[in-house]
Amino acid sequence: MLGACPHDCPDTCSLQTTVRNGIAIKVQGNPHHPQTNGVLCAKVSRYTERTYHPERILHPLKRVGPKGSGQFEQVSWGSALADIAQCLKTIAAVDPQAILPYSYAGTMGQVQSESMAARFFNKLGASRLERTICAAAGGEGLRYTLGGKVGMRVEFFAESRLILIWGSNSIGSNLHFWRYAQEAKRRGATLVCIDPRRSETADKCHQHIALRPGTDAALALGLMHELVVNDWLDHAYLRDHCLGWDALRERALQWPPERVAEVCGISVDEVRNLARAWGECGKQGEPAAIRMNYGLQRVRGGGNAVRAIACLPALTGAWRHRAGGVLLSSSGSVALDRAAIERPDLLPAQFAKQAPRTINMSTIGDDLLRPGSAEFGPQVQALIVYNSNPVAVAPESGKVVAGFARPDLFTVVLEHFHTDTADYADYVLPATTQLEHWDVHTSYGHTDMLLNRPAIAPLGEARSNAGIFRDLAQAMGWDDACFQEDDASLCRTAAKGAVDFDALLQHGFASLSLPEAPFAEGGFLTPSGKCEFYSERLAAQGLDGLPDHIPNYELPQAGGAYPLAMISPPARNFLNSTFVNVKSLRDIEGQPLLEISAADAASRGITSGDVVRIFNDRGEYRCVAEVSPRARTGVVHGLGIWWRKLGLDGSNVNQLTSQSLTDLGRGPTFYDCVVQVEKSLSA
Ligand SMILES: Nc1nc2c(c(=O)[nH]1)N[C@H]1C(S)=C(S)[C@@H](COP(=O)(O)OP(=O)(O)OC[C@H]3O[C@@H](n4cnc5c(=O)[nH]c(N)nc54)[C@H](O)[C@@H]3O)O[C@H]1N2
Ligand SMILES: Nc1nc2c(c(=O)[nH]1)N[C@H]1C(S)=C(S)[C@@H](COP(=O)(O)OP(=O)(O)OC[C@H]3O[C@@H](n4cnc5c(=O)[nH]c(N)nc54)[C@H](O)[C@@H]3O)O[C@H]1N2
Ligand code: SF4
Ligand SMILES: [Mo]
Repeated sequence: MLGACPHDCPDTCSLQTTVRNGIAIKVQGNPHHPQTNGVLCAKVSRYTERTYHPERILHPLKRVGPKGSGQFEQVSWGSALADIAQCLKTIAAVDPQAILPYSYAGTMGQVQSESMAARFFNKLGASRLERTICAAAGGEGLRYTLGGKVGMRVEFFAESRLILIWGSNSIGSNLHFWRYAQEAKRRGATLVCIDPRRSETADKCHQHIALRPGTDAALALGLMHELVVNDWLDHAYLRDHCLGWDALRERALQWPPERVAEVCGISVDEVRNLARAWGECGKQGEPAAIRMNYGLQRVRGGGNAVRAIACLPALTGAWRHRAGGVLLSSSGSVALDRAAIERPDLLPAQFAKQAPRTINMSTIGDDLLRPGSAEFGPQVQALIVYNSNPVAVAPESGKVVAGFARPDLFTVVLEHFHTDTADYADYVLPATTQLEHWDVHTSYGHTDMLLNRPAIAPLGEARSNAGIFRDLAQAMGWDDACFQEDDASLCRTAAKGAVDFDALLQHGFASLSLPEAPFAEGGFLTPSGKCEFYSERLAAQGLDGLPDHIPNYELPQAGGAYPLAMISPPARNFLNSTFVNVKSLRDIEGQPLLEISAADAASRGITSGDVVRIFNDRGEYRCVAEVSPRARTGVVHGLGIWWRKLGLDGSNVNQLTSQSLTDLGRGPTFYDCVVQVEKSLSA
């Protein structure tokens, strides 16, 4: 049976599941889907281990112990749905905005994410969730510069001559792009990795530029400086297809390589040589490309950093080639009919003039602890969580945990497993996995759409997310026709106008029809139709119209209380906090790790294998130190995102991260964090 990988990964692989006697025995990559090429990552190759995991939640559960204790009793669907509906009705009768959905990308499927769920919360008039936790800053950076989440087609990276892999550990998080980069390398391309961490990807590139976290905009401006002073510019492209070049040129001239080297903690030659490589490609008419990823935008200036980097291809006219330009996300390549999927017209009449209030998922810690007020609106009294594990993944977990532990908060969690978040639920509802339900997928790393057909029947009493919200709507007594639509039909609704559904049924995937080189002749999706170096839209908000380097909120001070910067990038064998409970994958990762440089370890008397205490004003967290050449001195890496209860001391790295938000998009700043590390006396 053909399906689609549901995970929050740019690759959106086409899956081929082998079923015998109703049991899925193997999940493999579809060899007929060019992007997947018959290969899956190690994580999803173990999909049957996850699906048939002995700890799968297979029945509705009601809490019997204190919040957080994970003590539940099995109840019937009928009683769970009736009780939940009653609680929601009671709260909604006073103010439905006291109810908050909390969801992210546990599945990226259009149907099992925000289709029936969105209809349900629209009809209710619940608070809206600002889904910022991953990509908000970068997404806004792209929107203000290129006009949307669009860019190069991933397959053409194979033809690039120079590839900058910027803020991305592609081998770990974007394996199928890495295949194209490898092909380019075999054809003679140069690969440069720009990342504070010497990642597995950095190991395999020709060059690694290990800049300080949060200094990417400075590097991009420094490259522009060199392009200007050496006249490695495509003047015709700048004239015809760009807005604000004179202003950006002036800004770039403030960033000579010496200043950049100082800010980024790299050498002047690294700046000069990289600029030369980029500039010479332009002059010689050879394609140069950037694969950015979201790693570089989880800092205060993340939006500006993405803006600055997204400007670079235009300076040299790299967009003229199909193998030139930049790709951060391709999710804006298709415009789905969101109104048909989510039905905002269902909102109660009281919201005719003003939509329900919005709560930012990245500040859930503070917001669950906030009392009602005129400014904030009602206190959050009910929380319905699906496709997310906020207790583990949201910043400043001390506060998130305190919020979830509120005895007066009514919490429902739709899950596969007893995650850290499910432990705090009043009701846990068993959700189907990708092998058990229908869905349709777009991708943020390629430009195909995929269909996921159920390969097996739902296990136990599990129901799909869409099914659960359909049932809840019925329990609420709503009889609108849209709450009858089944999952297969929702797939059609979601795909309508984007691709031919019959092709999806037949092949499992269908390509969007798009130009090979999106901006070869300009045609950017911005209001001006140009690559907007200068953004009127930003200036109108009182913000800088040009990209600039905005230093991190938290800068390590040598000799100060917190002399180390900490980033917490993904571990290769987990996907955010998903798979941490799959034993074969957890065994590969071993224990929660802190990578620390030899110098920083030596000055603290730390050796590999020691348990260390990492702390700052927000909390402390213990894990195992690995003295590693992957860490530059002054920066430590707390690899993510472990389940708190599977860590050494019942917490994880987000105990230390902050709820400060990015310059654009109100995103989280996970990698803008200072800490101190010491050898721990207790484990
Ligand atoms: N195996 C695996 N794959 C994943 C994920 C996972 O958890 N595990 N997560 C998925 C998700 S949710 C997403 S959003 C995507 C993309 O998720 P990303 O987080 O972008 O994923 P990576 O590419 O692994 O990591 C980003 C890289 O950015 C680096 N970095 C950190 N700070 C900076 C900085 O200031 N500047 C620069 N230049 N680099 C920095 C980190 O060291 C890391 O190597 O990947 C997805 N794929
Ligand atoms: N310190 C630090 N924190 C981070 C990051 C980081 O790099 N460092 N990365 C951030 C990023 S980029 C992201 S995207 C977020 C990710 O945060 P989340 O989107 O919360 O991702 P996961 O931790 O993978 O949790 C997804 C949950 O959804 C469940 N799930 C999967 N499919 C279904 C389904 O069909 N139905 C239901 N009901 N549940 C399902 C899974 O079992 C899993 O528990 O974390 C962020 N947190
Ligand atoms: S997680 Fe990514 S690489 Fe792995 S199977 Fe899914 S889409 Fe493919
Ligand atoms: Mo993400």
